[in-house]
Amino acid sequence: MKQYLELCQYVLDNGTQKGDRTGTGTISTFGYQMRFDLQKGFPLLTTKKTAFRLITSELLWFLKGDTNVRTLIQERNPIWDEWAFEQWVNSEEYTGPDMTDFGLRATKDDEFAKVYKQEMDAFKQRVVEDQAFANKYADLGPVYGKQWRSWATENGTIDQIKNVIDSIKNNPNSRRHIVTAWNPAEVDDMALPPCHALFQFYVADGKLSCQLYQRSADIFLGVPFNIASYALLIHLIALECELEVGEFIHTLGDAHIYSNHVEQVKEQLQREPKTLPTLRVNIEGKSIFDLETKDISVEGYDPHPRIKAPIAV
Ligand code: THF
Repeated sequence: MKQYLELCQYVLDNGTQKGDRTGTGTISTFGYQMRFDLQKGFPLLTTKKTAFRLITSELLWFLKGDTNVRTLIQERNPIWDEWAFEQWVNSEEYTGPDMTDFGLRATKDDEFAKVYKQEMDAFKQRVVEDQAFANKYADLGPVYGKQWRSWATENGTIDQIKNVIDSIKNNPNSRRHIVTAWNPAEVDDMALPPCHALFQFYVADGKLSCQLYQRSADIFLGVPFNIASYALLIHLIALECELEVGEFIHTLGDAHIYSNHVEQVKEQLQREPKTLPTLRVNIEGKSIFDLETKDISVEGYDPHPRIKAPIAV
């Protein structure tokens, strides 16, 4: 994963200091592209341990058309917790301790971090136990799953994933194999507008490739997840279409390193990449929409140890 380390070095060398929505501060550049040949191994970062189980569970959640974080909480996947929690603490019904800017404050104030954790744990428990509460506060609105599987129109919905699979199968040479999560009519109703906004498939020599346009890229925490997630998506769609895997091309818009991730990025740059793992999918008798997390794994993954960093909310 030399490509990823080169991105990190490029942004450190060429980035400009830039403020952002979360108030954390970033080093940022605009416009960058990486290419991953999926024939050379599965691109799961080896320079820090990356939780593949969470990536799988998130992608299957998208593919099932789900937008409720309850499902992820039940699978012990915490990566969307903050965005659901934010909807709860900003609501009329919430009467607990003040949670303004909880993400940022939790990184700076240990006392507050404890209170925040208690409130978050209570929220998650209630989401699991109370379906009506979950529907009200843990649904992120018309985010990825909704746009991918049931984009709303005046007369019904569009299943972009089923359509793109059909078009890859029936008209592989098409230049219209596109899925977009960026729905201008619904962006304002989403807990977070899509970061990975639009992707296109391409078939040549019996291989399936995909290019993603990602408008905003959190290089230390998000990008390793995004690369593995789209690599997995290409493998799944290729299985469904009986094609080999080709390349993943990752095009970034605002590519940034948060100011509180810079040390972690530098530590990673000291590390030597290792051999990439291999993907295993047990799809026997199933469609990609029925897969469960346990059906998907990586073999031969031997990364450097995990490096922790706070997520910007
Ligand atoms: N917001 C921000 N600021 N960055 C993002 O990458 C991001 N996403 C999704 C939505 N909003 C975002 C959520 N994706 C982690 C990883 C990916 C996420 C959210 C959080 C994370 O914290 N990973 C840690 C811990 C994993 C674990 O618990 O083991 C890690 O070390 O990898 C980008 O789509």
